[in-house]
Amino acid sequence: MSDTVYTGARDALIVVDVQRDFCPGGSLPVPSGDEVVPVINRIVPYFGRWIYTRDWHPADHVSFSGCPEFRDGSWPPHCVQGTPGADWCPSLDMPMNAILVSKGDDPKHEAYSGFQVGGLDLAEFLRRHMVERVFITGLATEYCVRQTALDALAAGFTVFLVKDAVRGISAEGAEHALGEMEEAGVVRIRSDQMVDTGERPAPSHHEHEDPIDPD
Ligand code: VGL
Ligand code: ZN
Repeated sequence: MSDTVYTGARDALIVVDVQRDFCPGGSLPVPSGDEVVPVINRIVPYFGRWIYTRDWHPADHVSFSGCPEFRDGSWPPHCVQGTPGADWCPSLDMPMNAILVSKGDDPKHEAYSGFQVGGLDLAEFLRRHMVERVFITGLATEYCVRQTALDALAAGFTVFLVKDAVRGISAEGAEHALGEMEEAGVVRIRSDQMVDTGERPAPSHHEHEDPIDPD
């Protein structure tokens, strides 16, 4: 499809798990995972709202295995809290007012999506900030990207998957997940179809409140 998609005030960019362990050289590398970085960096300025999720596991997370099978429930240790592998990928741009969501921090539970985090209702947060459409980017297509897209859809958002800004662990797994997402109603686009209108959300009450009373 080659239609132009105009971004503006009611849109949010979601950047999923662009962390060192998911890039070449990391403990759970996604082939060419680092290639999403320049694409994400190019479209970051098209938005006024940004959510960055990160995998943030304790060292004894339930998904970790000593002899990993590289499937759901059996991963090598990755993105352990406070370790270099959990860091954002080098040169990933991040606006200073981006929202950061850590997930998978409960040792006993897997969490592939930022919409599955206890103590945070991400969908309600986005609605309160007048977000209607989300644009999904990041790693990995068939796990955290897929779950984030399906959860966003279930929460009532219009969901775009920016195809050149995601990478999968396996080619077949990624292709299957893309089909599944499209069938559910996710719209697949490329970053070069995106055009910024320059329209931005009005500052919310909090944002233009004076933090300090000069009197
Ligand atoms: C992910 C496997 C395990 C992901 C996270 O970010 O897609 N995959 N943990
Ligand atoms: Zn994980």
